[in-house]
Amino acid sequence: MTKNKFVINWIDDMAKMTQPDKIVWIDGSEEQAEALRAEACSTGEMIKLNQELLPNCYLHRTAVNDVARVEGRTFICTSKKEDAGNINNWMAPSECYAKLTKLYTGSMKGRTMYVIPYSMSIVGSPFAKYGIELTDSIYVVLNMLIMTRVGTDVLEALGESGDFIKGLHARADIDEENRYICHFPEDNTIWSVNSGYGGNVLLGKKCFALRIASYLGRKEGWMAEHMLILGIEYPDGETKYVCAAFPSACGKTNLAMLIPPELYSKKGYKVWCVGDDIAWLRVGEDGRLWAVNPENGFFGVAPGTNENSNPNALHTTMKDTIFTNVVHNLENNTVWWEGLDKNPPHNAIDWKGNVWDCTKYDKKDKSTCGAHPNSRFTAKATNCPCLSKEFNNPAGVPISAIVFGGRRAKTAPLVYQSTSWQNGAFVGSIMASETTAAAAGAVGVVRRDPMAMRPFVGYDMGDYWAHWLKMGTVIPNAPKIFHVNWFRTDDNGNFIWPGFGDNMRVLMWILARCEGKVNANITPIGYVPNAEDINIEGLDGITLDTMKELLTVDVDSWLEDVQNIKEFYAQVGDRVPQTMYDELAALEARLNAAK
Ligand code: GTP
Ligand code: SPV
Ligand code: MN
Repeated sequence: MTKNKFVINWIDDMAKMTQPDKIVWIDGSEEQAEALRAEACSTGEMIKLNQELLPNCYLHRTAVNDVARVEGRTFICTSKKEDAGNINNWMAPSECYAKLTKLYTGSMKGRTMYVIPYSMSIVGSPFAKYGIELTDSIYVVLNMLIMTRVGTDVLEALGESGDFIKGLHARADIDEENRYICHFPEDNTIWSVNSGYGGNVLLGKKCFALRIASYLGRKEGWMAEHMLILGIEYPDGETKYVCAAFPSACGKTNLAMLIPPELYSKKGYKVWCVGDDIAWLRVGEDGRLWAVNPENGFFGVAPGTNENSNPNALHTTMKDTIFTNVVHNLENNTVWWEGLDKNPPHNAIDWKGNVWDCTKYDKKDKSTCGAHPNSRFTAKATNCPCLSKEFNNPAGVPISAIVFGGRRAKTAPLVYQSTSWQNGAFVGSIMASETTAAAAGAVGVVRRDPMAMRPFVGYDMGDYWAHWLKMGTVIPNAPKIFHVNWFRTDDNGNFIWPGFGDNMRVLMWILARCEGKVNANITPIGYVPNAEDINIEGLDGITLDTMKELLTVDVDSWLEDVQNIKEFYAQVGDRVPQTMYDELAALEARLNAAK
């Protein structure tokens, strides 16, 4: 398929090590994909679902020990430990290559190695970066075909160049103890072994488009961020774009596909999705920040997705979708997950492959769930009813606002605005969120997750903050930076804010601020809305007093947070920019003055 010597020599080396029976090049054709689907069904790797109700849809179950990203086994292998930083796990490249070579050697005996040439972003566009993933998993091939732009045109665009990301994935024994997700940013290389799950193995996504790309972005003067991109179209036809960074399973897909409340839709407002997980950002010739979504599909959280919460996502998954670790509904050969509807199937198989008794389901006991809390759908962007017409625009879209956010039961108000780019970068650096099922480990523990990038920065976190600060000096018309929290709870632990589509009410305040059309209160943490400036028309149970409660800045809990931030900064280490310490000291002083 190519004469590129860099590609051929590398594949030769990898094949010598992994020893597959054969090598198959993925050309991006429907015929080849169809043959692979049939093969995966014949071996039980995938289950073909009801083709009338869910055309071209399939179900896959991963190993029970392999259901989420494994941050503890994810490594950044730079030659100097300091360059990976304190927040990342580090291994010396030579040690890591040696260790993984042992695990890879002979791992593809009796199996096929698939060669997937893919592009992140539109082939041939200024944003585009190319990768080749070698894998012995058909599931990975079929997911990559949805998530990225795959095919011979990528090899043509690459030509004779060696400038591509070399990804190697082997399932090996799916052995947890020997699972490694390793990045060699200095070598443009990613090695993943002993997993078959999502972010661990679809190497174009978190491994390339965030970890490697963030490293490249710093070197080349752009940014790779864990952000959704959405457009809000005003009744006059103008569209404004917003990027938002929330940690895993904190609402990016939902916000990216939101349905405007009637209050706005009846006036002609529309919301368009450009991306739901990753944004690559560059300064445009006009001095604004421009964003593309480098992906071509969505790898979305299934539980909680329903006709009310996210009908656009649900409709996107009605065809051409691979479901992972959801319930298999044997009544009609479809799928189900917690929160889809109130009618769990009575004849069903759970995500582990066992008969599932839905009558034993107990909301408080995750082990009774039919679908894994981190079960997912892989769906084509082009099947999304609200996909932006700019999705395939190689120039991207101009960004008016950047929004950070997390899950905070207390502390963070519904929304606030930073006072400058520098202060906004600081707000990103102090982000925190309760952990979710998207990564292995405890759920619901508050941890600092700067810019929602804690697991995804391919270099030192302090250097990453310095890069953010530096970008602020080279974007003449920089977006304004905000922070939101949809997850404040009342004394009974219930979410106060309705969330989902109603989050548009907050976005409208944000855009009004960007245009200087609405005033705000200055508080120690930044600008907070006047309660009456967020439109609550048509919202059941939300009064002006509720809004006041959602917008309060509790000085004592913020001061507690400041202590925690200090510890975190110390943990990040020597490379935290002085500017961030200055911002932190200024925040603390303002909080103390407000006591
Ligand atoms: P990743 O794909 O892991 O990066 O996650 P994500 O950030 O795209 O999160 P997603 O939109 O899939 O939402 C994750 C969970 O948060 C789902 O269970 C949603 O139902 C829930 N969620 C999303 N938005 C809201 C909201 O506005 N309010 C509340 N209460 N829950 C929300
Ligand atoms: C996330 O965890 O942020 C995801 C899913 O988007 S994964 O692809 O597994 O990283
Ligand atoms: Mn994500």
